[in-house]
Amino acid sequence: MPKGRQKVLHLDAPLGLPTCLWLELAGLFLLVPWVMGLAGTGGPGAQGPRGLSWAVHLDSPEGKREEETLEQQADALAQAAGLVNAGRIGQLQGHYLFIPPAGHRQVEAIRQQAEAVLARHEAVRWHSEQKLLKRAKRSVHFNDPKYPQQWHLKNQRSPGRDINVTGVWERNVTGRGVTVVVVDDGVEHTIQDIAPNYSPEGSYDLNSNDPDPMPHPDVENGNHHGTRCAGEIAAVPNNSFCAVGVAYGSRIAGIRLLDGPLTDSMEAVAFNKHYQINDIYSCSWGPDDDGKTVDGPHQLGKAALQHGVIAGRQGFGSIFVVASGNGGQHNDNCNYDGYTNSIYTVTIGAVDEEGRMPSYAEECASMLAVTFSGGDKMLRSIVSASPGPPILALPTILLSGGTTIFLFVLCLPVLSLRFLFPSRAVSLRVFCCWQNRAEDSK
Ligand SMILES: [Ca+2]
Ligand SMILES: [Ca+2]
Ligand SMILES: [Ca+2]
Repeated sequence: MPKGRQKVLHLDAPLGLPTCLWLELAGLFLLVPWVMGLAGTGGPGAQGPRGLSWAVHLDSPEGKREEETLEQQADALAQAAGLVNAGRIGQLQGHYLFIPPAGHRQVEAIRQQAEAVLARHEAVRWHSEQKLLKRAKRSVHFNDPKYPQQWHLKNQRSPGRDINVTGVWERNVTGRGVTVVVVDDGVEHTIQDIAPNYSPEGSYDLNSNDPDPMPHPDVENGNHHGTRCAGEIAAVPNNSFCAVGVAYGSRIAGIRLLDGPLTDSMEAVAFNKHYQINDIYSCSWGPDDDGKTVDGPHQLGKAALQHGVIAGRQGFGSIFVVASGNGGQHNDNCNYDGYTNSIYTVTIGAVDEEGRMPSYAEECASMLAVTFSGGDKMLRSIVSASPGPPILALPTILLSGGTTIFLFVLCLPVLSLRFLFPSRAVSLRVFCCWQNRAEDSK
């Protein structure tokens, strides 16, 4: 259960609510002058009529009573200029803010007198009428129409119940320099939200044995699963289309594997495909979540996972993430899933928007962390890119691994995983394995 960023409650049990309010109000009044930068009256944050004010830098006389002398000199100068000394500006010695006295309305007359006096006075080293400055808060804005619905990225309705990623983006950490490969039923890399970030170098089609992992939609199965995962990872922001990926600066590749007969040797090839280009392997499949199946990677798949974490990513190790599974209704448990309990993977579980475990979710000892995903009944689902209708709400754990994966994506350029996990043998391995059932349960 993530603790999130919940508000700290008032300590009103021992004090009583009225006492707390009083203390808070008193604290506010005490803090105001301090915040304004001056403990005295007025202060350099003060403004005269219509915002008139002048910053004045006085020559500093030498002597022990320097500050006091300067203050007196500033008072006298301000008076001569028809102004009032509002105090020292912050910690800048010799710098004072002058404002017009209260009640004055003749702005031009005040300005002319002040400028005339300050420009001529021998003690004035420099002066300047203060102007209003325009400053924009640094924050991310997206024009993608579905971004407001991506509550797992930024939850407007329930602040704090999200993955808290926007601050990372504001620091320009977006996954740039990292390539994620979705091992699935293909990736429709020509759609607007995928194409700019698509990596053909990391891609392959093991079903058709060619380099292009474009899905082959059929009547039974649209084969949109991999594309949706890719969208959650790296959907292009600010293109007025669809959604935003959690690591929208990353490159996204696809390995088409699940649209045909699957063998142990094919899994092995997939796990190590282009493993000097692909950093993170994201796979949305696994054994049946029926509460009866005990299965996992076989001989070759196991060997490939181990080889990937040793030799992939220029020796730093390929990263494999698995989601814990969707068999909660069948009392399935991810301890019986050889992908989730592998020492070469990181297993991620799901919590809903309320921070609770959804009914479909599985739990097990090998689960490292949880992240937000779709919930039950009235709770909101996750929005991602999709071909056809551009948006699909995914109601299961399918994308929770995706969200988490891409936090790893965001971390990679910043943190050395070798630093985090000095032993390569136990370094971070991520293999995303959200289950097939999820796609069609929308
Ligand atoms: Ca192909
Ligand atoms: Ca978009
Ligand atoms: Ca399972």
